[in-house]
Amino acid sequence: MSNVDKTAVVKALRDLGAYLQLNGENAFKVRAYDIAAERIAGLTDDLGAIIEKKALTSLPGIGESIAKKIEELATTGKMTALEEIRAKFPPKILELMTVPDLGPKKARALFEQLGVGSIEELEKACQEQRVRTLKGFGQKTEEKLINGLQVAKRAASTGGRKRLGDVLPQADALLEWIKQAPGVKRASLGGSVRRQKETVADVDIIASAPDAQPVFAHFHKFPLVAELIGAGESKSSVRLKDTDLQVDLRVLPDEDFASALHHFTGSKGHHIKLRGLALEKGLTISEWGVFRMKEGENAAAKAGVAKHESAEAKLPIRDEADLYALLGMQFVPPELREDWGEIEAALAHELPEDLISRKDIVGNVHAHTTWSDGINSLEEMARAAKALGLTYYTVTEHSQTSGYAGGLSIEKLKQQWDEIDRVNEVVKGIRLLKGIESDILEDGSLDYPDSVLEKLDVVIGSIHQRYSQDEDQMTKRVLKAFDNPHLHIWGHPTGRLINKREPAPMRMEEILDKAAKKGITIEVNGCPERMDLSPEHVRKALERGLKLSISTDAHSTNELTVHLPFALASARKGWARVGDVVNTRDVKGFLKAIRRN
Ligand code: DGT
Ligand code: CA
Ligand code: ZN
Repeated sequence: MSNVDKTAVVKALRDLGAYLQLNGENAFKVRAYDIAAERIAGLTDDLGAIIEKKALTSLPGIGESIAKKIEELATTGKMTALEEIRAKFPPKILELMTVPDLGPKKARALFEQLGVGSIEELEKACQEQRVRTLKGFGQKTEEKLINGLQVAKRAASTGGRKRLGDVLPQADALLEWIKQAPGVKRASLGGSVRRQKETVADVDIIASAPDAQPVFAHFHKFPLVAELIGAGESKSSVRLKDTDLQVDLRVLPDEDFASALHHFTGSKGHHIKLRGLALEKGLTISEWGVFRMKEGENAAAKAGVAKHESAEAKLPIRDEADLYALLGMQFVPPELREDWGEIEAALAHELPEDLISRKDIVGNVHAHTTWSDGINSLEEMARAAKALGLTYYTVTEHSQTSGYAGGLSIEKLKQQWDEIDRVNEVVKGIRLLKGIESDILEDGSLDYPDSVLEKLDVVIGSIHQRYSQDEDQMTKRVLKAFDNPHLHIWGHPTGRLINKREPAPMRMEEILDKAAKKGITIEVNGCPERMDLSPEHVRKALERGLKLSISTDAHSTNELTVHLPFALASARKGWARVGDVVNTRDVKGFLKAIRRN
């Protein structure tokens, strides 16, 4: 069985989990579906082959009943259990759960008692002040929901800008598919996806081949294509299933590949500046290539009437580095092409040559196991991290206040130290460091007494509950936390969830100033829903000389791999260099780097 659509299976399992939650099923049962979805998402082997061998149940976390459902979907295109439960609710009910502060319990109450089954209906009910009349809701909740609705609507209306993390798996799969098309010599992602922006409007792919049409024919056969939007001589666009993602593919002769790739990588701002520079050197740059202007044309071009059709004036551009070299500049990595000063720096040859990248990361920071809300055991996580070539791993479960996430009591935390010692004995070649992700409580204190915190190698401090604090309260809360001498790393600093929850209100510059004074390390969290810090804040942190930790916040062995690129994307877009990142150092260097002044 080939071409089983992994994304569809994952989505069906997640949806089923969400509906079960709405239906009030117990958390254990619901979680089984989330775990199964996570397992399938993380599969490196072909799902079709596994199903064919009837080997689904040999995957950890997938039992008989879930395996049957997956098989049914793969063979018939339907999952009866999902269809049945879906039919019990209004078609748009899951949409409600994209509203911040609106979990399944509340969604269910809204549906059962007010007949609210979509964002639109919720808005109406709030406006008519019907929501506040429900038991357990009240005026404050209603006001919160109104705010949340704005967030959810903005997310949906940003032209449906999608999270990079949701898009990248399909984009990568499609790129691989295109590379297999007849005649394709080179192919690459372009646009905002290549620049690793946290949200993207669509996917751009650029390929080279002598003849575009056979490549398009192959493109249209990609199993996830839902609809053909348009096909021309050098460009074709499709819409994909499940994510509704639009993909534009451009196919050109190989000699035009590099300049087209450069053009369709953008950003527009980067290009506008680059074109101005080029004109001063008597060159024009466009999607068709780089041209040297003839005498007389130069003046016309500067006046905005460039003509560059003459083939003899076209300059050979083999790759993007050629293009930047022609302009007397350093090569600008795609992530930096946002007109944030990179052009000036590249002209002055002051662009960092040692931007942080995957190969520099030697330790995993911030992860969860079955001790709190992760899905793999500590030993499994240790072995997986080791297999990735990492030499240390911080054991940082949730703390006691985060009871909903399996946070550890002091007693449990101490029991875990024995398990850490045991795993350190049996898994050689990687060192587990004792740590915690401690809640920063409402008043800015940490979640354990000093006598416990001082025994730990690594203390990450994170805010998980906002208690409706305003900017001033939130700022003071974080500043206060930095006074705790045991805090090393500030975890997922702004608490945002992309397209879902706004950053917590706080005076970031004041906070970063204090972090610099106190020697706090700032986390760049790679969970794709978070990507927290943002590149803008990374730069602000680096301007203050702060150190960064590139964290995965992994809750499974799969996420150890999957989350890392998103933390790296934020860090690179914020111009972080190898020396700025604490987990590029060996374990001794890491512990020294996070130590407080
Ligand atoms: P997105 O799709 O909104 O997430 O962002 P991009 O940057 O991928 O934008 P997109 O897909 O509209 O276009 C891809 C690239 O093509 C863009 O980054 C630069 C280039 N491009 C598109 N339209 C123009 C234009 O009108 N002028 C210039 N200079 N470049 C353009
Ligand atoms: Ca794009
Ligand atoms: Zn956290």
